[in-house]
Amino acid sequence: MMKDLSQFSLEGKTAWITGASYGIGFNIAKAFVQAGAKMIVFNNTSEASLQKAMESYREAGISNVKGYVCDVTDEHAVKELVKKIHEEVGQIDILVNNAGIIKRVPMHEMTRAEFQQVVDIDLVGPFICASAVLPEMMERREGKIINICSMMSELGRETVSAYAAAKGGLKMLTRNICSEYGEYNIQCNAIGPGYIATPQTAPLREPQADGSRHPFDAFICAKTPAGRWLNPEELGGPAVFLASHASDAVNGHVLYVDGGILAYIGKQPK
Ligand code: NAP
Ligand code: GCO
Repeated sequence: MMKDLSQFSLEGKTAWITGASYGIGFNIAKAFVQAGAKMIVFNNTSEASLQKAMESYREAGISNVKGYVCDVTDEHAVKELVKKIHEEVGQIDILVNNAGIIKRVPMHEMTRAEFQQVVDIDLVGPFICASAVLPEMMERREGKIINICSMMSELGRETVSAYAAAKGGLKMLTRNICSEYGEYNIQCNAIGPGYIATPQTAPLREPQADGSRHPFDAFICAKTPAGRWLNPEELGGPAVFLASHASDAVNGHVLYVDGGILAYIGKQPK
């Protein structure tokens, strides 16, 4: 039985988690606080969501948190935010590139603008945010960057062409940051969540107009060995691992937290 778990501790660390108003980012923030993080910083797209998020953090008993409205695609705003974090909070030890959107549109019907918006937020945003924190991490010769990838970093499906392209690119961006900055003792890894019950996937789980089960809901449960959607809380442990010194020798890795979807052909229909 391992007695000393200190390598998994985030004691004294400050984490910036983009898009941590709710969903996966919020639950990663909670796990980081439980692991001893000194401060959580997050950003999102609106004052209204920021206030709602701060209330959620208060309800969760988390007070060591600061939120800012900042669009991850706005390079100037992100650079200003990092300056503000340095002034108001201090160094950023961990960056989690979590903010993301999806548009479910058949590719031949998707406009260029729609495709661009998804790629901008899901791929260019992580580039902008990681580029903003790397200089400080390089100077300190220490840092953790965790990108939130997806099943769509490995698999395609109808209507999510932009999202799959972005998340596939994010997997390679993860590997390239590892390659370029490993010598500075910076580890860049990714988490590839399976199908998680958050607002982003709510449309795939809502009952049909006639009250019947959403077909995609049944599909995902058949594709997941445990036969269920995963909960956002289940990403906390893997995120703590990749944010802690326990993963100092792990770099460029995508840790799939998918309940086994990628390993499973799917349950045979009855
Ligand atoms: P979500 O519930 O839709 O939350 C998305 C968060 O990102 C919100 O806080 C949102 O801000 C923020 N955001 C969106 N665009 C932004 C921008 N331009 N700048 C700053 N913040 C922005 O999503 P989720 O399900 O928690 O997913 C989080 C991440 O995991 C995403 O990258 C998603 O692609 C990925 N993922 C999700 C699943 C899943 O099954 N849910 C599976 C694999 C990967 P507001 O608060 O202002 O709305
Ligand atoms: C979809 C879902 C997925 C999940 C996730 C799976 O429409 O297929 O939204 O993309 O969000 O990315 O890992």
